[in-house]
Amino acid sequence: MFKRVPEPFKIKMVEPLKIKSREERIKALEAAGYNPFLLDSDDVYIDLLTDSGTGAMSDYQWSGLMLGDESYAGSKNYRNLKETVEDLFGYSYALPVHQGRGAEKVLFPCLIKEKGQFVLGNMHFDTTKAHIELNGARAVNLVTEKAFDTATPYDWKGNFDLDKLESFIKEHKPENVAFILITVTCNSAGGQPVSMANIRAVSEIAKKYNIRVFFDAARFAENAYFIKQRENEYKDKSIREIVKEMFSYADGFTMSAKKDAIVNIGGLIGIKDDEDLYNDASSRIVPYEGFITYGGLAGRDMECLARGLEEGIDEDYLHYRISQVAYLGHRLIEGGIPIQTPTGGHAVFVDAKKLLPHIPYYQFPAQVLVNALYIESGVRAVEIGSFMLGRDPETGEQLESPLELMRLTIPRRVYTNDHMDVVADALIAIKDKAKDLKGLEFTYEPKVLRHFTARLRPIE
Ligand code: PLI
Repeated sequence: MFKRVPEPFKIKMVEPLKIKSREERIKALEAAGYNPFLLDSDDVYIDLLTDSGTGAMSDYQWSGLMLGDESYAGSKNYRNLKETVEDLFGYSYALPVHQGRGAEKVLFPCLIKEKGQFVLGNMHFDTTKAHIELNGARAVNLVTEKAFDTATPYDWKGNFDLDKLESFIKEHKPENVAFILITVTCNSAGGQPVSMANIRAVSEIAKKYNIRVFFDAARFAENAYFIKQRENEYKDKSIREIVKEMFSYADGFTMSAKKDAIVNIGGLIGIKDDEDLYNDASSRIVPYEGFITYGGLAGRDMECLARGLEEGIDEDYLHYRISQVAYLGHRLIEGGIPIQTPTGGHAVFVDAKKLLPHIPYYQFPAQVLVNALYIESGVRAVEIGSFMLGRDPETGEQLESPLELMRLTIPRRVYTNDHMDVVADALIAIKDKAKDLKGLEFTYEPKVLRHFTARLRPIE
């Protein structure tokens, strides 16, 4: 019997939802070119497209909005944010940015010194990969092979394969590695955590070869929660202590604050103690994002962010949060739907390769499943597979993703467990019709980050 964890909050304000009819959904999807990114939100019942910027702020965060100090430079809210970063992560420098990719745009050119260098990661997120490539570097994924075996549970599917990491550095020479980026949790592998032991080992390898280490820290708190749950020596530590230790192994971080910091917009660059790097990043932030004490955010946004960072590490909240994701996973497994196991921090990833074995990767099985789920129930999910991966930049050939996943991404503090039941019931209903679903082909294919705006049609 799965034990559900009740919400550690009560609801003060609601946003009504409308359910469109099946016929209306079929029409809306056709008009959106079979790409749910192009649907109007009014056409969606339960929106599991992303957990990014879709969370519900608390009354404490909303009240922070009223305390916005909108001074161009040196606002009170910036100082609160900087103090929170010092306190939580132990880092001397904090630069606000408008969102995660703003942090990547500013920081990566400070770290990539020559074209052709490598940025080694467990598994880079798509905008992260794009910013690495825009700077002429190459993004390399070195996540454990265990991540690709969705049916076999493993506690640390976000871990680096340490042998692969060290061999890569030796083979390609340390001076050709711009930096190492640890994504916590590892979004693309299924919101899977990286253990403290792995983080420590990556940092030791990096030190040995004089390479800098950074975190992509969008879901740092969820990762810390998994460390507490699964790594025995941390079971009696607080999330705050775990976060402090995690970040002690790195030189800095980029962060989309739209995830674990539970704000609707915002991001951060954190730098431990490297003043030169801070100066370099500061001089880039001014033309791209805004002055160093606001970086594209209003004072009120920074106040909500500082408060959200604290709320995001609350253990009762994290316990409920991770349990909600696990509950949806449990319902799906019970219903015979193949998913990445165990469930991760922010989403359940359905293995579309297993559910739709008759659809080849170049006809995008996970996108087919996303569309089927929308028509069945009005639930919007997102594809993480070959459709998102794109083509080989040199040959133009469609790349085959090792995983074809449909991500059911759970916004923070937004939906109830009854909503999770709606999602599970819809997918279970699709299972029996899966063999009749048809692959997709492009009618319009943009060159960069195509999955956001591409248009498709079912292959007859
Ligand atoms: O969407 P941004 O620009 O605030 O953040 C970019 C970004 C960077 N790293 C990681 C691990 C992400 O997950 C990420 C954004 N993720 C989105 C939008 C998502 O739906 O997962």
